[in-house]
Amino acid sequence: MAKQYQTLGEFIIDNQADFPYSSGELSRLINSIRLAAKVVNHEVNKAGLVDIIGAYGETNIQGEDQQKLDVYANQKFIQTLTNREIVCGIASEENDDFITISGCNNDHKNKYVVLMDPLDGSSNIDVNVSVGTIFSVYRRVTPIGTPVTKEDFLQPGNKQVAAGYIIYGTSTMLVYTTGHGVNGFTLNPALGSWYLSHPDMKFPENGRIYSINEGNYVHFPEGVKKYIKYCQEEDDDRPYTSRYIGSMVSDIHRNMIKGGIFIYPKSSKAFNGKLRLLYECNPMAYIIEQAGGKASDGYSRIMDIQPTELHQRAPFFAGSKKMVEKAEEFMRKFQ
Ligand code: P6P
Repeated sequence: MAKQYQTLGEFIIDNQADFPYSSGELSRLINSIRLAAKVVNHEVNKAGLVDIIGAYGETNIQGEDQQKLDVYANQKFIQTLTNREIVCGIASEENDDFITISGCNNDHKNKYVVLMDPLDGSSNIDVNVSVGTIFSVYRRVTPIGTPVTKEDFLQPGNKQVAAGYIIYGTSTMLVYTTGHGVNGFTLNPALGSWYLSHPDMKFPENGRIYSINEGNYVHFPEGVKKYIKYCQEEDDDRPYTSRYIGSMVSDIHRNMIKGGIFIYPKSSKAFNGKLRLLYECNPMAYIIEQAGGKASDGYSRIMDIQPTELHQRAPFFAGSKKMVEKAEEFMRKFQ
């Protein structure tokens, strides 16, 4: 049972019994993420003061300019996860291919793989708007003791054993699930401790906020256009409010607290949408479903998609259950 304001360390110990088959490795994995998050938070919060802002001069596999903080965050999470003898492989938005971690005895004995977007919303970094880290954890499916293969990473989201995000905002929060509900911890930077500020988070079943980049309206499928007009017309509880930060973690975090829907659909500019299935859509979907919300590609459950590529994209409709169901109704009706 979550006790408000207990520390993350106490919470992990109190809930270790939830993982009868884990010899504490999953807890140690969450602990390593909380350490890296503190280090990255320190850098993100002072980014304006030191020369770490601005493009790193290279582009990642997405063809996006790599911001220095992206690279820094990526290095910190990889370093922390590697040093803790828990993880046998890591896939990251910032790395073209996955990373094999053989362990200190080079015996590949670790059993978890982590997929992550080390600093999502990077286009907001230079303008001091919230950004986030997203992570997703699976048990490996290939034999322990052998190097990981792509198969260990190309698992459907419904096989995740943990997922979470860190939001570097007006306060820094770690929100995660291990399949037993969603809990949010707020960092006290003065003490370097995380406190359980949002126990047992629940996604409101309905809401009045819709989050979508309406600048792409002309490129959207007909069903999305019709749903946007539905949100805007005068009727019972409408028009809704439009809120779009351009940083998915922030948009979804706000919607989880207030109620709402976030949509990044496919369009004539992005045939599979923009968001990456493995380390953006699936971890956020796991958290959203564990909190009672819904996450789909506009037609079916996002976590049931069988991935074929590490960096593949997917259309994403996520948030308050009744709002996602209404949007799916428009997608089916106006194919
Ligand atoms: P657009 C940030 O780069 C990101 O991946 C998500 O965090 C965000 O929701 C989306 O892209 C914003 O994309 O095309 O609306 O600027």
